[in-house]
Amino acid sequence: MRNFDSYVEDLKRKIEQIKRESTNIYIVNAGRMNHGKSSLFNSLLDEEIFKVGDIRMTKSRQDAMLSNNVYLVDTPGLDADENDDAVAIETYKKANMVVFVHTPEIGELHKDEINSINKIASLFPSKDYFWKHFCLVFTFKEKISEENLASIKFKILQDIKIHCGGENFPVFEVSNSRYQKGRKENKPRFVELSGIEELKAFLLNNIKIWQQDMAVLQNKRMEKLKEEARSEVLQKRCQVQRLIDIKREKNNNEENRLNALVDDFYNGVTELVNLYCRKYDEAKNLENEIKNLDKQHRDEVNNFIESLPSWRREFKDYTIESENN
Ligand SMILES: Nc1nc2c(ncn2[C@@H]2O[C@H](COP(=O)(O)OP(=O)(O)OP(=O)(O)O)[C@@H](O)[C@H]2O)c(=O)[nH]1
Ligand SMILES: [Mg+2]
Repeated sequence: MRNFDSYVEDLKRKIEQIKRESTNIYIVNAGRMNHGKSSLFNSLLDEEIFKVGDIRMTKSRQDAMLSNNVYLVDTPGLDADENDDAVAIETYKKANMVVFVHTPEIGELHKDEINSINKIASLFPSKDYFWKHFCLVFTFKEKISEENLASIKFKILQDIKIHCGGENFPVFEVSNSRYQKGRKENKPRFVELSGIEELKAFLLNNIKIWQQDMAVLQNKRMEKLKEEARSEVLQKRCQVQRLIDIKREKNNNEENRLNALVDDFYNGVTELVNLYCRKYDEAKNLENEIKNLDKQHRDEVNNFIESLPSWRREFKDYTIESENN
């Protein structure tokens, strides 16, 4: 039962969290290591908030505010570390927008990326809802020719359609290095070519829509939570019922054992009483028999005395006494 108490506490926390998070918009990135996830969010923030590097840089999720109540959440992505997966899953569960980052220079989508997209989609209330809150961002745009990019993009969109069931989501092509260089060196053409401003405009323009969707998302999340709670309660109920059944069976067995003991005792006592009664009757019969014999003896003695001649009767007491002796 203690476990159940902590489950209820956990449930309360989750409900509070859903309510709390319903006021904020979370734009969460996803993708494999070194595809430029953190760089992309730094570009959007115009500041180097998230750590960037050629080795694994992002080890846990971090938030930064893009505008009022709108947060960019930088993640290590799924499958970065088994222990981080639980954190990543909680992060994706509350995402209003998933920005999936891929570097086409490396090639098509890796099977891990397909798996990640499917895993994240499964955390949303429905597939339809997920694809309306998903966009794909190709980084390192400056490193790949337009032709190559077009053919890889075609293949990637086909793979997502076939293996994840998604289509018609927005796709952006960006260069973080160009954007950051353009901003640093005040070169508007670099900024313009980077594609970052289109992405930023798309995100900011959609905030109102996501806020409206939020109510739907919140309801669905609550429903999902309720469903989980219902099945948990049902499971607990079955466990408790099983315990009650086992106890009841034990009690029945004990009751049967005690009943058998009482029956044995009762039978024993009854038998003893019957035996006593029989013996009592026998004793009574014997006593009567003795009394009768005694009476018969006396009568016979008296008759004998009566039958004696009179001179002998004078000595009767003496005779009887001497006979008795
Ligand atoms: N040339 C070029 N380099 C980029 C671009 N985007 C990111 N980089 C570089 O790619 C490397 C990895 O970038 P990160 O932003 O740290 O990648 P990440 O996906 O966040 O990596 P993890 O946090 O380790 O998962 C860094 O050296 C960035 O400077 C881009 O568009 N063009
Ligand atoms: Mg990172």
